[in-house]
Amino acid sequence: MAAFPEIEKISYEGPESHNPLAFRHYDADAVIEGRSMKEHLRFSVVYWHTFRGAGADPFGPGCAERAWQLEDGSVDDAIRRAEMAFEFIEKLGAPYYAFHDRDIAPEGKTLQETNQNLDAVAEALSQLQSSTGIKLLWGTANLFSNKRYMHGAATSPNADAFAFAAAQVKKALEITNQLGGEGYTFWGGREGYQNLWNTDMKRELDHLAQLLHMAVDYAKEIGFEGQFYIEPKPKEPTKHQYDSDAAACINFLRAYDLENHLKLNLETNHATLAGHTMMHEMDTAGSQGMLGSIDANTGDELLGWDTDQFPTNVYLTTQCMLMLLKYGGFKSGGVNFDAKVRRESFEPIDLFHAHIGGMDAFAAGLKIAAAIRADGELARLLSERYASWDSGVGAAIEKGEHSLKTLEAYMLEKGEADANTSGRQEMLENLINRYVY
Ligand code: XUL
Ligand code: CO
Repeated sequence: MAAFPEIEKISYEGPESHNPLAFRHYDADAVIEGRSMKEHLRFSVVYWHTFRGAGADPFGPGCAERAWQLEDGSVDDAIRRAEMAFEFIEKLGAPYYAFHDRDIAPEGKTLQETNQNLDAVAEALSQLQSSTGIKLLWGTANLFSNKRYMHGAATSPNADAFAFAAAQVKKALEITNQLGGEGYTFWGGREGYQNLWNTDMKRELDHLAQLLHMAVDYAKEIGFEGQFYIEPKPKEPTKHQYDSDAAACINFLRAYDLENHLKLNLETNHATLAGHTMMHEMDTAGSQGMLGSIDANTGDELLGWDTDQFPTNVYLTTQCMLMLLKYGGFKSGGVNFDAKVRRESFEPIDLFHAHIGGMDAFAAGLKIAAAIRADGELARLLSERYASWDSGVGAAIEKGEHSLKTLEAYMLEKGEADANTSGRQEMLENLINRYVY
């Protein structure tokens, strides 16, 4: 059964198009900086919001009309849903998708039954991948919905919750590997705390690192060569999530010898919740060689929670693409739309509008970022700002030729530092707008 019989494959019609079911900027094969847009952006559709979400919020149940909102929770239903999911992704023209284990297959009465369900659906997904050419960007395990994880999974005070999580990660890794997944993500669902009076933070962090090491070891054992990611988020559902932001994650990975095995999967709305911009998070990760993938969405500045809206702000996507190009583009990651339509957008076609808008915003951001780079004015002004480091005392400090003593001697002789120059923030903001509109 087709879920979208009335919708044709979405095509590129160019910036002048008024067709809401066409791309105005995303021209998959157009080449920018030597790579096609498709290769730069590596768009991915998420299973959880797009095929499992129905718009529930704390005040009411889901009310979205979805042909795949099937009732009996059987494996057959899950397979029919997968077929409809692939119909959507194929018509959209996104090359990738991403899932949690529990998104794709129903949980059985026992772990064994659950794993069999996963095997059956993975078989169907594998066939759908071959017939459509759609690939798995990353897989993950849902270690937060089941009540056994009420105190966390890897960081639970209950060792059996940890053990169950480990079993789940093992299976999720196997499925991801079987489906040729290019990555595997850890988002720390309930890995955090509500209250420090009942929390042994050090022990919990040690346990989290242990689970990650077990995953790294098992990946080697089964020959999984995809990239592992950790996804920062500062709060929600816990008051304080351990993976709070890019800097905290990098510190955690380094403290536990994991920095060579995981990179970061950065999400825009999580950056906002952490009091950062996405550009900040991408620069923080990129400058440390840890930029892996992005969960592309946006929050609402008037709301303090993770609203996971589709990104439509071209200024934001320009910043993302500038950072991405600066750090050499994606290796294994992609632009993964961890985003959901609003509860009021309950019709299936809204899913197309949402994804088309996100893809176009990123494609426009890519074009603008490439224009900024090609013009070179921003880069020139930036290097001018740091010119004092290119020769003289600056260059010598960078080379490690100075100490506190020699710099004191230098300043005693010189008497005063050279005059500062303006930061030119407003001029640079105007310069960026020259490319944006
Ligand atoms: C939660 C979130 C997750 C991860 C995958 O805020 O972003 O959906 O991306 O577990
Ligand atoms: Co996410």
